Amino acid sequence: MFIDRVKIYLKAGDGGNGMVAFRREKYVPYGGPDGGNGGNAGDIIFEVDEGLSTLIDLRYNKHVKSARGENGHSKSKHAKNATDTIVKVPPGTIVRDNETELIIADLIEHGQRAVVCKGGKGGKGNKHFKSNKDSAPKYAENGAKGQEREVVCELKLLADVGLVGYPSVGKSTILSTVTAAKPKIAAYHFTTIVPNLGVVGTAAGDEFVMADLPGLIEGASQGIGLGHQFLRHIERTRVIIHVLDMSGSEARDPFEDFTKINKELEEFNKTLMKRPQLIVANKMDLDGAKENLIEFKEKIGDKYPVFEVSAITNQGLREVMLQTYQVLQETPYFNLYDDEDFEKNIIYKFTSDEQFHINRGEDGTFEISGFQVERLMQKTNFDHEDAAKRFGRALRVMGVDEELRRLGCGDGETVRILDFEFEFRD
Ligand SMILES: Nc1nc2c(ncn2[C@@H]2O[C@H](COP(=O)(O)OP(=O)(O)OP(=O)(O)O)[C@@H](O)[C@H]2O)c(=O)[nH]1
Ligand SMILES: [Mg+2]
Repeated sequence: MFIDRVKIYLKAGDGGNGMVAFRREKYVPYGGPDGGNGGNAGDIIFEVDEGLSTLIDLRYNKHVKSARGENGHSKSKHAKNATDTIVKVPPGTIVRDNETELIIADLIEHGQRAVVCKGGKGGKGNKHFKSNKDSAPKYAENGAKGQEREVVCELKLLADVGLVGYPSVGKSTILSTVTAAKPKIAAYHFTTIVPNLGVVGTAAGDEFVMADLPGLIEGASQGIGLGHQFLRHIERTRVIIHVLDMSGSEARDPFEDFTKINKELEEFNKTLMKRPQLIVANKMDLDGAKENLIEFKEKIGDKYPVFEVSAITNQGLREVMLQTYQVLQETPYFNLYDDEDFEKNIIYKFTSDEQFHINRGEDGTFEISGFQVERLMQKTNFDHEDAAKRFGRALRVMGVDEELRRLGCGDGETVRILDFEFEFRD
């Protein structure tokens, strides 16, 4: 089955808690704070691996977690940061937040990375809070909570149509003739090593995208030639134009070429054989092509449409393109990604300008939300009175108190942040 859309749940680890510790010194009850910081948790990072061509691996790994940060140590030792968790995805993967439907990452190039779920930062140890006023702080910060989100991964289409065939059969020549693309054309094999894209326009103003793909040889599904690299590109097209050198100018038999290539496609991914295929009998201007074509047509029967073409003289290509457009109209997207939809979206970034926001809940409670306030809340260890006081001060500095008062919050009224409730005191 061709997996093109997978939903996965991500939970990044929490940061390690800061440590409360004091140096032990003779006759000194608190020999100076020396509790170290907690370590940062690992992020969940998506990375492009060009060896992959589907999202099938994610299907069997629907819950991804990253490691939490180590708790702080005494003697001011800094706790270790956790290692990141890497999720490998094929080129052309779009990662979308399931709730907001916004795009988090559009991953294209091999090795390209995106942090999709951020690990919590480690909390500060009590050493950090030492000041002139408080030479022996007895509190430390908790580690921040790791991000948690559900994402949808989709594999984007490379092109509507793919030009497929042996090396040197004229794929690049065809693309250069019917589109404005200028791929390299030469008489040696594997001239094309990465796909070239071009837009084909019909007289009626319709268009489709065509990809000129690297040549394929026998054994490609086992990795020979450009192997999988090439095949995964074909997977990302809806319609295949199978190009043959009908003149047999390189002393190969066109029908054999055709059979071998289809065998490679099938071995790589059975569903490729279900995609519509148009056969282009190219190099019809050369000697022997006409005779070969008669023989070829006898062998292949009427299973596929065959078009006589000379790419170099631009004979017969118009007919191929019109027919291709027709076939595209009847070919579904394999549930693949819809590009138009993509353009409508904004790339989502991990930023938040607003420090906090206050809402009046149904029960009249003042609900404070916002990344900064929530993070501060999570990081505060309320077992320590000093830490709680610090939390209060921070809210005041951020202007939360003032805003609460402005909204009519009086003494003794209930204020809520996340799952915690407080009494407001002026
Ligand atoms: N006589 C003749 N030569 C052609 C025709 N089409 C392409 N050629 C020649 O065939 C050679 C290979 O053409 P390309 O378009 O580079 O072939 P390709 O299929 O893209 O090859 P790879 O990129 O190596 O896979 C070039 O020398 C072209 O000029 C044609 O219709 N007639
Ligand atoms: Mg080429």
